[in-house]
Amino acid sequence: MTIKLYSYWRSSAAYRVRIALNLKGLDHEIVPVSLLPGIAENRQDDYRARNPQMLVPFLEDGNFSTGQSLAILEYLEEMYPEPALLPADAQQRAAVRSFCNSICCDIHPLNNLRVMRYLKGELDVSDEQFNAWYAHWIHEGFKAAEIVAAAFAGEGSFVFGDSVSLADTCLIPQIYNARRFKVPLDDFPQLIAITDACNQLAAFMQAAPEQQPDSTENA
Ligand SMILES: N[C@@H](CCC(=O)N[C@@H](CS)C(=O)NCC(=O)O)C(=O)O
Repeated sequence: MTIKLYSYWRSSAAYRVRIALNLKGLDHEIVPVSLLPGIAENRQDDYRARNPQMLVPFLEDGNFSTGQSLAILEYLEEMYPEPALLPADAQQRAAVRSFCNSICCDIHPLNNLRVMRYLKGELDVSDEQFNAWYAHWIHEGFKAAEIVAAAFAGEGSFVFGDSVSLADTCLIPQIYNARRFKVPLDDFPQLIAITDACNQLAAFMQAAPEQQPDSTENA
C-alpha cells in the first residue's frame, strides 16, 4: 500500500519528512495541501476530519495515520529501519534526538506560519520587528547547533559525522527557512557546509520545496 504524505511545498515540517521518505527509498505519494490564505485547504472539513490539528505534514500508511513530523520520522524509522537514520547506540540516538528537538521544538514553533500571522495580524508588529523576531530565534537555536555540529566536523559531512541522520533531515529545512527570510548565516559555517553536502544528495534535492508538485517557485 502506498504511503501518502499530506504536504505543503514550503512547509519545513513536511520537508523533514519528505527527506526521510526519500532517504529510505519508500514509495510514496505527495498530496499537496495549500496553506495559502483564502485557500487554506488544511482548515477545510475533509482535512480536519483527517487531522484535527489542521497542520501539515500528515502521514497515511495503510490503515495507520499520524501527524507531527517528529512522530512521523520516528514511525518511519521503526517501521522501515533501513537505512537507519538513528544510530544504534542509545546515547548517540539521544544526541541526534536532542539536536532534532532543538530545531523542531525550540526554533520552528516560534517562527511558523500561524505565529507569523498572529504577530503581523493581531499584534500588528512592523516588518522590521517581525524580521528581528524571526532572526533572533534562528540565531539562538543555530548558535548551539553550530557547536554540536562543529564537534563532528573532522568526522564526515553530516551533523553527526559520516552518517546522514534525522539531525540532517531537521537541519536542512530550517536553513531553507532562514535563507527564505534572509537571516544572515555567516556565524554558522559548519551548518552551511553540512547543508551544502546534504543538498548534493538526490534524497535532499528531490525533497526541496521548489521540486514539489505544488511549488509556485518556478511557475
Ligand atoms: N510541530 C508540528 C508543526 C507543524 C506545522 O506547524 N505545520 C505548519 C507548516 S510548517 C502548518 O501546517 N501550518 C498551517 C497553519 O498554521 O494554518 C510538526 O512538527 O509537524
